[in-house]
Amino acid sequence: MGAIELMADALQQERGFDVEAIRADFPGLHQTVHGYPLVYLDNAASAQCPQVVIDAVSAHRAHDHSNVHRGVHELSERSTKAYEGARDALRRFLNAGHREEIVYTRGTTESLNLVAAAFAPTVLEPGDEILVSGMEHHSNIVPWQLVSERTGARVVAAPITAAGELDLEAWRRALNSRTKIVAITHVSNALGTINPVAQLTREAHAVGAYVVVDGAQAAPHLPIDVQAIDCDFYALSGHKMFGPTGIGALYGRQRLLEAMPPWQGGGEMILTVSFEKSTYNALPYKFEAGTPNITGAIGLGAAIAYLEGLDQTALQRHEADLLEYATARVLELEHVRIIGTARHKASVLSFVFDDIHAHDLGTILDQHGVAIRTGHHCAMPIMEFFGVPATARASFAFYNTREDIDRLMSGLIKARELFT
Ligand code: 7TS
Repeated sequence: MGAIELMADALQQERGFDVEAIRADFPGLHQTVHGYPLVYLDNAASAQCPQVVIDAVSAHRAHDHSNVHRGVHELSERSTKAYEGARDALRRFLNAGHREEIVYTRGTTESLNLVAAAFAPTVLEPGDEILVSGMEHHSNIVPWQLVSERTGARVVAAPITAAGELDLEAWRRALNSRTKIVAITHVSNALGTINPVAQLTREAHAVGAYVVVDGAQAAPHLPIDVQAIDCDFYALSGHKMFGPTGIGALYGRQRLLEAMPPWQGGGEMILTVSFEKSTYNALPYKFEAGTPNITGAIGLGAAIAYLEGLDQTALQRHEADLLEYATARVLELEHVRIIGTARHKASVLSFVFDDIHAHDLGTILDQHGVAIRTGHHCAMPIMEFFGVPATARASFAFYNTREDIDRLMSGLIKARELFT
């Protein structure tokens, strides 16, 4: 290690953020792909798990596997305790007021579908409007279209600017007394834009609209406080925040969850069943029909405990540095355009080359051990707005380094050579 690297290393450690120590916690990062050490820059699609998550999942599978809330026996008690403990971790992570407000789901998509299917029909009348932004993931568009067909309400999409920010004036014009639901992403997966969700919530509440926030991309990068945002619902996915796949959560304001009818019927969500009538379980179980993803929840609890152990300020500084460095380096290349240049961005870098298709870039990078995502990122309206079929997207987590970005650059330079 040279003197400068040593100094940088000491500085990092002094700031309480030792990226090498953090990387050591993630076994998935330490492998070769096509003969190269892996550089993993597809974190917005799914992030790697630290060893503590893998251990929590495997210990549960090995020793405590059994169903929850049902048995009087020891294993079921252990399972239930760990599963409910993870709910407490989620409550803390989101700063929700009550653990009853945390409903386990398969992830953000299921959380948003739950709100659209169970809550939305109770407030929507024909002619009402659901306001979304032009930068939503399909998961925060299609469920609203489905409920529109059922209710006669209309989905209205407010435009974004050339920088990929919400056009606040147009947004405010679109918000009116017919707006019953506002569904907005906290952080855009395709652009990285961070939306001012607390302010948007205040303005939506002022016209009497309910607010649903898609937090899939915020949870891995930002501190979240649903009470400070004051939103009515907040959705997230475990696998984007260093936990397992197939588990996520919906925060819902207690009063609204109480008033909502159940979504799916089955075991766990009932108190009594007869052929004449069933009565429903208390929150949050009313929305958790069937045997849940118990190991997934426990893994997610471990991921949250891991995140809580990190210095959040140092982590955010590190990610901001990665984004700034990557942006400057990618702009060194010719014929490149960055898609998404908002003032407030999470560490997501989408770009296109005039003369190389994003898929070709992704394939060449993969051949050099660099994993990025290419395509429309399940955000086709954004692609249409920017007039591109697809982008290449490098998305950084706190375990990435400037060296990872240098490897990305080497791959991009090779791609340029190949295509000119
Ligand atoms: N909302 C946003 C903003 C997302 O980025 C994603 C997933 C979802 C919702 C859906 O999450 P899921 O866990 O239910 O699938 N985004 C991406 C992505 O950017 N690349 O792959 C999945």
